[in-house]
Amino acid sequence: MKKVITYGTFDLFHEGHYNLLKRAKELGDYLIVGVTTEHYDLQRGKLNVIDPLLKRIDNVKNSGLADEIIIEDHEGQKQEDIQKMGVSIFVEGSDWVGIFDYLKEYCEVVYLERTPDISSSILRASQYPILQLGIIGTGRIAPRFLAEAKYVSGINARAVYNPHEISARKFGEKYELEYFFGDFEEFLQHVDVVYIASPHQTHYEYARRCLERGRHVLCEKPLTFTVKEAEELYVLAEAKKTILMEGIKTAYCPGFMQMMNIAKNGTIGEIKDVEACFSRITNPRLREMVDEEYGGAFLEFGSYTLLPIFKLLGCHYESVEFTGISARNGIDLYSKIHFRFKNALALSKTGIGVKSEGQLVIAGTKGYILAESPWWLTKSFVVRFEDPAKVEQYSPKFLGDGLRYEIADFVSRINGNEKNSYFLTKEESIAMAGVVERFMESRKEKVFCWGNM
Ligand code: C2G
Repeated sequence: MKKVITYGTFDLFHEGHYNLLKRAKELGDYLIVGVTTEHYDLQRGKLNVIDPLLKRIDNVKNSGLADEIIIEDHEGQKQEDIQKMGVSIFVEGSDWVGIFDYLKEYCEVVYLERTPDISSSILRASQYPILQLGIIGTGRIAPRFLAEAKYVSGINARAVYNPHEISARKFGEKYELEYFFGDFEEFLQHVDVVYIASPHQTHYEYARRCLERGRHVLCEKPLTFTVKEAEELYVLAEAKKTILMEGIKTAYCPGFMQMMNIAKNGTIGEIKDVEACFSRITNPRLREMVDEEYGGAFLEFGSYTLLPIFKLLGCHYESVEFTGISARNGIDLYSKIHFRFKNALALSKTGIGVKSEGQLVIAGTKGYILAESPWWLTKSFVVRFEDPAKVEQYSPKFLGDGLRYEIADFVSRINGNEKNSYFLTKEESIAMAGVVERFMESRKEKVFCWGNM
């Protein structure tokens, strides 16, 4: 008897799951289906799973395709099951190609093409429909977003838009999306929620058009280049009862929030200074180096460095001063932004042509927090005091490249869970647009110190 095994969460059971089980069964005589526990899903970084385990098992059972259902609850179990149960073929959808090749030592490994057009729950109507996601833009971040979106339950990447249809087609085919479009209206008709990953200067216009048509929007940073535009978008989102979120991924990472909470709970006394730095030596041919108008270090990384400053000191600074070192084409290779708040100071440093220590230091009257690079992913930080022997060390959980947390929050807010909106507030997002606006003015007028490098 040829035994086939496959595993999954099978949340909001849909056509994709059904088709996979059906084809898996056809490969052999006996199909074993492993259903993941909530605990294991959390551990492997799958977020936002909605149906409880028993319901997910029931749905697999009701498909009538499984000869045996088992529970998957730990890393390494697949090897155990395959050997213990004498399995000949391991099956998984094509979104996992390559990942399970290590099982070839034990049995045949088959990746079946995933079903792109999933929508309703085929066994029973679900309270939460699967959100159909469209991506605007096909640049560097879009594939990373897609890779992370598969760890978030309840959302299905369905379509991609690029005004150059050929780019949309290439992207859509490569990442197995159901649709690709060069026509914006057509694109919107096929999606409920949109991720905007296009060039900076196009964010506002795309976000406005999506919100006007009642689509939920997750927009890459910077959201807009002026306060007026940012305010307008948030007002529009409210009027249309849609969710608008700025995609500054750090804000949604669990460790970052923990660090902010510790900074604010008095452990280090009153916060007097926040210094945040993000630098990456960048290939001279890349957009951020060559785009004279919208390139440069601050527009690339400034949202990250401003985030802890506004989170900890509030959005109302008394003064802001920009200094920087620009390249011949005018973009900033290195930027320093000094803020003065009523009772505190802050400094944002960003670089694409200058490398510095990428750290975040939050200085207080009793001690300080140090988060080393890459603090924007917040995998670890320490709290230190005058007494060098007294050190508190934190290593929060962080999975994948972090985008899954913002995607999970986006989905959960669309599903009516507004309690998380403190991760990045509207006020913080608008205040960031304010700094971007003043930064652009200062760069244009060269009113501050802009030295050529
Ligand atoms: N699937 C599919 N088409 C879709 C969605 C999912 O063919 N549109 C497939 C997946 O590739 C997977 C199975 O259906 O093989 C179950 O998918 P999920 O419930 O999302 O579970 P997943 O996170 O893929 O589980 O140990 C767990 C497994 O390794 C992966």
